[in-house]
Amino acid sequence: MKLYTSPTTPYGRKAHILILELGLENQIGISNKAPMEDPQDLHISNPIGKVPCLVFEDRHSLYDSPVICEFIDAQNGHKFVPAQGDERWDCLRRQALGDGVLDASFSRTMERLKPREQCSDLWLARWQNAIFRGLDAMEDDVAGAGDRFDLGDITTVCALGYLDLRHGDLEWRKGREVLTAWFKTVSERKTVAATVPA
Ligand SMILES: N[C@@H](CCC(=O)N[C@@H](CS)C(=O)NCC(=O)O)C(=O)O
Repeated sequence: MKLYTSPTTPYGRKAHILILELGLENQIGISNKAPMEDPQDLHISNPIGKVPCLVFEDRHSLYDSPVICEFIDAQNGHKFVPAQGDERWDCLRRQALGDGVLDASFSRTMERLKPREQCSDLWLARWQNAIFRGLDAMEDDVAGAGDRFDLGDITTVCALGYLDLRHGDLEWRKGREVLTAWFKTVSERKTVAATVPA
């Protein structure tokens, strides 16, 4: 099995962290792709043309990151997504929250690549507001997290890492002491440190 990903994608990082956490690096190889260059093998495996994409020996594939992560986890004992109960839905909700912050952040990245006069101030403001509301919800979520580290937490750490990479101007740590401390602790985890986007 191969994971099509890229060194900077936060969505691919979710799956990469999970692979390392589960010790599957010898079973699932990492294959870097540049989605914006439209590689044909990526398009064959994921018609939407995005990374991450999980490709099997027989060439069938799975996408996108929530599906890939849930598949890998389900094949390996449901350690990062509880199989049932309230904990499962809370974990998936926190994953959706992190993915939502990522979607708004990624859109902001792309919009800001345009010449300034073509950027939409309306959308930039909407995405920024969504990011800030999402961060406030994360601040509440991690308050009672203890040493839990599930797929929701993996997604949170990837979202915060992406803000550090691309949106330092938003200063996400300001007024969010609990989230800041949580991120500092979680960043020391081997699998998180090994996948910092560069
Ligand atoms: N919802 C998808 C989002 C994946 C995504 O947007 N990946 C970006 C890289 S960070 C990409 O491949 N973009 C290429 C494009 O938009 O054409 C997931 O969770 O996997």
